[in-house]
Amino acid sequence: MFIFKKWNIAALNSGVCFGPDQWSTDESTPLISSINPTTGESIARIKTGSLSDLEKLIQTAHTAFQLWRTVPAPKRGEVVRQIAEKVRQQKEELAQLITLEMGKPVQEALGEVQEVIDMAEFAVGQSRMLYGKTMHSERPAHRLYEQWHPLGVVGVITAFNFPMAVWAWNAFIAAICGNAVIWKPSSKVPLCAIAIQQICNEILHKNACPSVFTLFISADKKIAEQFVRDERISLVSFTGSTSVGEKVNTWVAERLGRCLLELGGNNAVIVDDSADDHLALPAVVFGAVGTSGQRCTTTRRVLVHEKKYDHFVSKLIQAYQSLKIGDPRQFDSHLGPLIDVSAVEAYRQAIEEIKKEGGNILYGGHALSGPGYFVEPTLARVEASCAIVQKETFVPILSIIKCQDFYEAVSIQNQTMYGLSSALFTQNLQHAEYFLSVLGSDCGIANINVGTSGAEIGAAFGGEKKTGGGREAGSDAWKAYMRRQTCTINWGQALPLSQGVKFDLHDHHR
Ligand code: UN1
Repeated sequence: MFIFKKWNIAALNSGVCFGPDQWSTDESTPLISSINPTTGESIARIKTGSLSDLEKLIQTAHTAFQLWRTVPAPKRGEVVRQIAEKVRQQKEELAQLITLEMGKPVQEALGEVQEVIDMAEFAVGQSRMLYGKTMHSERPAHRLYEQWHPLGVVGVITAFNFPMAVWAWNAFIAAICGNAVIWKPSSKVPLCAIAIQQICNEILHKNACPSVFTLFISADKKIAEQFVRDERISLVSFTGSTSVGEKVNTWVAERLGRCLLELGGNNAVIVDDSADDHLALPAVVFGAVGTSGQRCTTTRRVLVHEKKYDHFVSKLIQAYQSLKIGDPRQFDSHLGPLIDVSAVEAYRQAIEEIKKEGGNILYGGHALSGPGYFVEPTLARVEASCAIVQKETFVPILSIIKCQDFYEAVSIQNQTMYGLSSALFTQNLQHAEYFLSVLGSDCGIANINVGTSGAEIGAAFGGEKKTGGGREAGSDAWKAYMRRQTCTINWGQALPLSQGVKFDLHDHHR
């Protein structure tokens, strides 16, 4: 209840925000409930956005962009810096809200809020480093260079599992680049989005900024499609399933827009015969059960060298026995609930399929009786060829696969339609380098003696194949939010053409 008072959510139940103190008053749209997955109870009701809200929002964001693009980038960074400061002050409350509404253990929720802060601070620095290159022209007295301009309005569609951080990856970078951002969060976590929007509103207001950050909550698929198809949304950044991502990609491509996709993963850890268990074991367990298996970076497969297999699997079982499933608000809980009842159903079905395909459940395998959406973290011994191993089920089931040698493990690790994250535990330098070479992992993230999840924001985040190819967060990911302009300036007295082409007009035409 403290949190509701803190954020004034009870009084402010609109899910559409056009900017500071401008929440939609449209009464025509349905209400959605925010459900606490730990208890299954509704904790708030939120008014969703209508088509006319969306139209007004796009116009508002577009107007905001017209002004915001003229604000110097370091000044835009200063606004993001103030947002970071506010988020830092309210880190604990925001983490509690994530835990309440999304169900991840509070330790992880604190990590997520830290990721928002890190991302903001990164963006502040980046606001002074939107570098373009200068080239040497082949023509005398000519200057050739590239510069970067903002795109316009960026649509950021985020999933329930990181209800604040993934928005931050996109929104802060988009904003320092000079874009206006419309956020469409998962309708399963509306309160988290409203809380963040409140902070943005306060800082935008204080700095007399236009509506750079706006919010649109809706559970209506048709309205979401309109949003994605709208030509005024220059870039659609979408995080979610591969099947929805494929549609987003098609709709955006039809209008020659840009999109940035962070889709599914089927991440593996390879445990080589030389692996150090003290490193491999906690990394595999955290990777598999962290966020109850609901990260796109979750470890879904562990590929164990046959020489190590029996020993490592028995250690894994022991570690799973010591895990505490429980109220995510308690600091010692390792696993909170799944997001909703359909996730529990997906878990049940996956367990059935594993059994049908001849796999063995070595630990877990049951959904817990209510209240809340809790399931046992599960270890399943399966063959690499099983169909269920290829499927990304967003639950804490770890498939254990025995491999004859390191090279077979690498080949199995790449045999999936996804390409997000991968990890190898080894003390063998040749294996480590092979894994990172062109013959090794085909994923966007490839780690040695580090697990598949928990990436830092400083590097680019994203993956290949059906993961969608997008890159967000650090490194040069900012380039996706800008358009490149090549400029040639002739400061001489003549007009030489490139490639030595001659085109002389007769004198009397001059
Ligand atoms: C996601 O699951 O969508 O690397 C993002 C990680 C986190 C981000 C995960 N920093 O696990």
